[in-house]
Amino acid sequence: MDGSALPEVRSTCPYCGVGCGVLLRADAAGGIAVRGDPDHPANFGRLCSKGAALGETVGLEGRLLAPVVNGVETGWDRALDLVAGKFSAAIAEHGPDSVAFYVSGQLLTEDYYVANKLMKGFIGSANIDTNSRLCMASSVAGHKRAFGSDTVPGTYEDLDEADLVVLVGSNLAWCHPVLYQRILAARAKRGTKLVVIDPRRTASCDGAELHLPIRPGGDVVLFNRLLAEIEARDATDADFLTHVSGAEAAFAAARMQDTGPTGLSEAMISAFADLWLSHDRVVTIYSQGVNQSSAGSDKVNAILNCHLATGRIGKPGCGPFSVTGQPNAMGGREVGGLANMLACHLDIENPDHRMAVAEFWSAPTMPTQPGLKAVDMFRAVADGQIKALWIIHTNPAVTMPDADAVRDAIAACPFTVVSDITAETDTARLADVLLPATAWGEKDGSVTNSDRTISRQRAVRPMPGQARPDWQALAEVGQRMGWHAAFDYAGPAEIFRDYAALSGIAAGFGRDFDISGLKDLGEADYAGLEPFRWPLSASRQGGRFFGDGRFFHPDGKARMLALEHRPPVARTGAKYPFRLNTGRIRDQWHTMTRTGLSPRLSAHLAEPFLDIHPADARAQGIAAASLIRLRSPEGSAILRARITDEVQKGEVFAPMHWTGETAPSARIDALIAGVTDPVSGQPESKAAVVALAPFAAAWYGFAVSSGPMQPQAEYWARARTGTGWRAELAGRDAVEDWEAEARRLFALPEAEVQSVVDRARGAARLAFHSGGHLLAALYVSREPVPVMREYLTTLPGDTAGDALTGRSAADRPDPGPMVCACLGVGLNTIVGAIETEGLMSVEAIGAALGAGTNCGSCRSEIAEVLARVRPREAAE
Ligand SMILES: Nc1nc2c(c(=O)[nH]1)N[C@H]1C(S)=C(S)[C@@H](COP(=O)(O)OP(=O)(O)OC[C@H]3O[C@@H](n4cnc5c(=O)[nH]c(N)nc54)[C@H](O)[C@@H]3O)O[C@H]1N2
Ligand SMILES: Nc1nc2c(c(=O)[nH]1)N[C@H]1C(S)=C(S)[C@@H](COP(=O)(O)OP(=O)(O)OC[C@H]3O[C@@H](n4cnc5c(=O)[nH]c(N)nc54)[C@H](O)[C@@H]3O)O[C@H]1N2
Ligand code: SF4
Ligand SMILES: [Mo]
Repeated sequence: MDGSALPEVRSTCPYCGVGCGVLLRADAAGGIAVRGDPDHPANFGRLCSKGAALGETVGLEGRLLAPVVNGVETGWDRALDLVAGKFSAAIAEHGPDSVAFYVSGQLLTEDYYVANKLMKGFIGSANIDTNSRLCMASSVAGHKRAFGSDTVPGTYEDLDEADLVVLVGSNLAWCHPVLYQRILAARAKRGTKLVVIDPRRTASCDGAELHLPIRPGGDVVLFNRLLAEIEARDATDADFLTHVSGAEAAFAAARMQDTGPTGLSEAMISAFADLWLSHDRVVTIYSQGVNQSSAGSDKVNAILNCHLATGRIGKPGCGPFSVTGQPNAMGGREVGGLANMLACHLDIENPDHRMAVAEFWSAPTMPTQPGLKAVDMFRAVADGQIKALWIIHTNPAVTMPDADAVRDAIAACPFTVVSDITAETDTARLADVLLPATAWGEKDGSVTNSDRTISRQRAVRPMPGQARPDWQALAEVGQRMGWHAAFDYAGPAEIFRDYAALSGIAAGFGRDFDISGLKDLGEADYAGLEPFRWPLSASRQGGRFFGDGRFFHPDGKARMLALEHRPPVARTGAKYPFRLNTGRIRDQWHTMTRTGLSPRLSAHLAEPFLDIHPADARAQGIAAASLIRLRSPEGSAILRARITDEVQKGEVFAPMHWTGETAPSARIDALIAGVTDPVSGQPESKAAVVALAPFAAAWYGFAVSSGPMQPQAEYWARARTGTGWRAELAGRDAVEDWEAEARRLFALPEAEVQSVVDRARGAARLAFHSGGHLLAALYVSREPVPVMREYLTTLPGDTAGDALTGRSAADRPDPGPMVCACLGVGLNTIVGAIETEGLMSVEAIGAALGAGTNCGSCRSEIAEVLARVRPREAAE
């Protein structure tokens, strides 16, 4: 069949909350060709490296394709009967609060709606929480305190129309790349200025006027100080303040502010205040550096205070803007995925709201109190209070704080169900029952992005094996628990209609979330639903909120809050002298179950790392590329040292992505304490305390192979390559027989081997061949292994006569670490072009090599390379 004959289908990228539209074309071989949708209002055709590589991540490798009960594959009926039976039995014996769902901001709205309905309306407990607790909860709490509702006031168009964009705790260039490019485009057009407030110098600082390397946790102080300047310089909006209560107390608290905890100089703070006050059109974008803090809600309100005081909200080009992380983080908030909310922004504690929802659902029972928030939920699992747990579309054994304790709690839970698409994840390994979900590209539903735009995700491929949509598994269990009519949904369109109708009832209570205009949407209309921004009702469509001064508190006013500085809960000291910050890298998505399948995406940063300042590395005796052992009060890790002044002295940074499957000693959440914000319950994922020491490796290894490896070393990290796999290894115990060790690692007991072993120098090189083709190679030395890694990853499957040298032949230069993942351009290629062709600008490099011309998120890295490497002629 000619694949190109199939029509393109409009859908939405399943990664970040930008919510880019994509056009998909399935091919006969099971692949999907992906391009940006030029008509989608979030991206107008642009995609970042992750979106562009979606086609590489939709194969069936590693997929869970049948239900599994106690390690044995089975059919759906048996699995669902068991799940329904165990949940019913726990409820009968121990009450509704003895069961829990832990779900995800990556669920589709329709999945989420059914999960929430089942738990809150029928089981009668509010013990459903979501990984958005680790992500958006502080923004939700801040919005509710200030606005009386969890409402994002602005739209993406505000980024095009702003004169100043402030990024607070947001590495937008890597985490919301298409929005970052949108800001850079506006900057080129109208000179938009950019300020970044982040303890690290990130890729987002590249185009910035000002980078404030704030001390972790100093944000409330900084924005209090800004508020004081607003008052002192008479920049308040007196008219708008008639719509705001609490202003006096907020100003009074701000006036008292000592800026010491920011770690910033007076000059820097004044420069920031000058910029903020000399531009009316200011958008303040904030993300996890704000939310993931024990003072997260206060940080949010400190930002909102400044926008309310100046009336810079709900108008073109200005406003506070909490960008959402996951593709449906916003949808989950709307649909009631959090343990402290009902559907459609209704409140669990409000008896009228509860009654209305109960009546709409014909629900037998409704909880009257909020349920357990994520951190408390897993504590209740550990304490034995939770007898049955269902985890859907998230990997908490890796991503929850105190991850070792969470892992042990799940393992000890009497009955755990995990719905996933991946057969082997750290969490799936702990399940009693595994349910195979349909993946992106195979399922239908809707998602809401950061600016309230609801878009459809659409299926372009058949459901593989026994995989089923998540909503269906939930509805089936609801039916088997005895609530037949309530969960008798024919498909996502029917669920969506239900949800839209309920939102109309919520609007009757004066709530913001109203999509009742779609309550009679037919199947065909749902199928063809175009992206739209809510609200969508008979009286209103889209637009901004709050420009008119009308808020959702009972008095119709917004609230400013009097705020005080609270530092991170864990204190550094003699025992744990370093502050550990954590976050994301450009080309991986969370626990890498999907992006980790793409060789291109895995090539940018193929190994977990710890960024440490040169002065600290020197003082701790840590050499470049050596390994570091980290200890916190909760756990320990081993990570590769990256010595860089992008982090401040006393602070270190590690990525969150590696798991028991990819680098077991780099599960960073094992080091994070389960400390939370008192209002939002969001954990402090970015401010652990740690001690560091060199990891005394007796040997280091690097391996490539065409087949999967089974590393057992004390340290290992593996990644996909175009030809198979690569791995970094290290251990403290000397290895006697490297050939035997390598044969075990590669599972190649018989293959032909060539080897060079130098016992005296602790070095070994082994290459395994079959029929003249390289199967695998291992390079060992006492120091971090000096071989050409990117070149070697191209060799498995090749004749590779020179594999033993570890170096490339002159006619096949080593491309070096991947810089541009979209076009596959490596560092050495870029350096070579700068040196030999005399390229002087990012544009010139783009023209010559293509690097940086697709999604643009590597342009800051290219600029850095340019700054370091001068063209050969200029250097001479
Ligand atoms: N490539 C990629 N993109 C993603 C994701 C991914 O996994 N990979 N995940 C998505 C999701 S779910 C989310 S939530 C978003 C997250 O997007 P971001 O929040 O932008 O990403 P992070 O790297 O978690 O953290 C942002 C920054 O907060 C800084 N920070 C730490 N402590 C403080 C502090 O006290 N104050 C301030 N001002 N800053 C601080 C960190 O140094 C870091 O650079 O990304 C989304 N996009
Ligand atoms: N230290 C530290 N920890 C953090 C953070 C941090 O910045 N620092 N960030 C936090 C944040 S903001 C977030 S959002 C979380 C994210 O953390 P998680 O949500 O735990 O991470 P993911 O890897 O996205 O997990 C998604 C799982 O769903 C599976 N899956 C994929 N598609 C489907 C599907 O269609 N259906 C089902 N049922 N399953 C599917 C994937 O295989 C994977 O196992 O991590 C949090 N943890
Ligand atoms: S910015 Fe990238 S990851 Fe986010 S939605 Fe767009 S293409 Fe997907
Ligand atoms: Mo997130």
